[in-house]
Amino acid sequence: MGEETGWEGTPLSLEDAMGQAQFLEMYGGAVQSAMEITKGIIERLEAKYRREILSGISGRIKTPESVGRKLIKKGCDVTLENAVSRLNDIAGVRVTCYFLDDVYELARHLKKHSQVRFLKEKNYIEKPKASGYKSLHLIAEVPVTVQNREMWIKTEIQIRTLAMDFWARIDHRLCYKKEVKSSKSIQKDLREYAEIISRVDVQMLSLRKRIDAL
Ligand code: 0O2
Repeated sequence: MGEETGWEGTPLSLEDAMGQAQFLEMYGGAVQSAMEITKGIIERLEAKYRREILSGISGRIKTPESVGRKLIKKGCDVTLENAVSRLNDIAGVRVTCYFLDDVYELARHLKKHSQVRFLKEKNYIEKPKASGYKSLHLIAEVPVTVQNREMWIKTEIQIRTLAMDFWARIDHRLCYKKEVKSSKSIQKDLREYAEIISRVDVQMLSLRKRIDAL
């Protein structure tokens, strides 16, 4: 999408530009496409292993407010062009799996899928964020048909375990993006809880393996 203009050639606000039909078709299509590809892989894995893998999947287009905030944080002007070129997660999908090994297996299949152009991985499971946040992020392009033309749209697919999701959701509610900075002791406790949860995650996986072997 080039420079968007509205009535009498005046530049559109980010909110108006993101509300345009073509933008919604592109990014809404990308969310749908990434979700369908992911669900297809999971269905095949669930049939192969004869157990449930997916706990939940959701998708969203980032709101103009959130896009604006992120661009400002990155030191960029708040324009549609910057949003499209600088942000990886205008289209975002979040996948929650029951177990840690499923997170990596799903990521492996996504990366080599014919309908996915894999760009980059951010492994916050191996290297958690300073907050304690853990998740595996894949940045990839997925195909979308817009006005009879195929386009590849950048999408962020966040994959994590149910336990990681539990931590992230509570952190999101209590601390993440809050204007008031939490104290050092609260930050330390949150990191510690992330570690406790992570240990339980590993133990649950080993429990499942013991049960699988019965
Ligand atoms: P929201 O509301 O979830 O959309 P980059 O441009 O790639 O260098 P970017 O995009 O900031 O940097 O990517 P990063 O840091 O890899 O991942 C950002 C996303 O991860 C966030 O999106 C959150 O969804 C999630 N995330 C990262 N850190 C935390 C954390 O400490 N706690 C929680 N709960 N989630 C986290 P947004 O756009 O910030 O938010």
